[in-house]
Amino acid sequence: GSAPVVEPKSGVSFPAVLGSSLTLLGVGLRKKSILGLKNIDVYAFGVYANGDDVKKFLSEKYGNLSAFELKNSKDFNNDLMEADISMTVRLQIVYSKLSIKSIRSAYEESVGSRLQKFSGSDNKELLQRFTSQFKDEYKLPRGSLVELSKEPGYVLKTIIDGKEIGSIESKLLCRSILDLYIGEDPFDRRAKDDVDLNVASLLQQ
Ligand code: DAO
Ligand code: DAO
Repeated sequence: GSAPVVEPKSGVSFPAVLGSSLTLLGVGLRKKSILGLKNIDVYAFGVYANGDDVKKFLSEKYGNLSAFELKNSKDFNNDLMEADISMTVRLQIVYSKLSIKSIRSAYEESVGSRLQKFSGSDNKELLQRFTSQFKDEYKLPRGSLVELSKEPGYVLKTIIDGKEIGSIESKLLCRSILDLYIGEDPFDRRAKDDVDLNVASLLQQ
């Protein structure tokens, strides 16, 4: 459809289409537990992909599988994250006391664990190349919009409130970021399930 989709817990709304070509596939919430004591809602997110790219890269192999078969195919999930498909994860900050320091450390934990998982090494240099984009003067107050945009050729662009702050070419980094949202152990299971279903329906069009 073309109506915006609201992430229910935060009330954050996501446009059905981003730019001219990215289609919304699923929305979810990134939480974080602090000292095991309480869970805070950090940001709401929406996962977008270019539908033509999805068809171009995945139709041949998966075009005649049912949504159920796709959902249960590990290959499909990996191919979705590894193909050169343009995808964007849009984050809207919900937590009102985010500091650059806490973003850096959360990032090192979440993305760092994926870099390790996919490459077998800690990739300190790659991790730092990304976090060095986070200048101390940036602020991410509640309502801020961050876009993590994977562009052709595995270039990851980071955009804050519409302004590009950096871009890094790395297939491993792109894979690791997507894994947070639509991989094996995603931040929000329902978002991942919706993405799988919506990709399946794109492939059946
Ligand atoms: O105040 O200690 C605290 C809790 C902060 C939690 C921060 C989680 C940051 C998650 C990454 C946000 C990326 C935009
Ligand atoms: O939620 O753990 C996570 C990972 C979030 C990755 C996004 C970080 C991008 C934030 C840019 C902030 C620049 C000040």
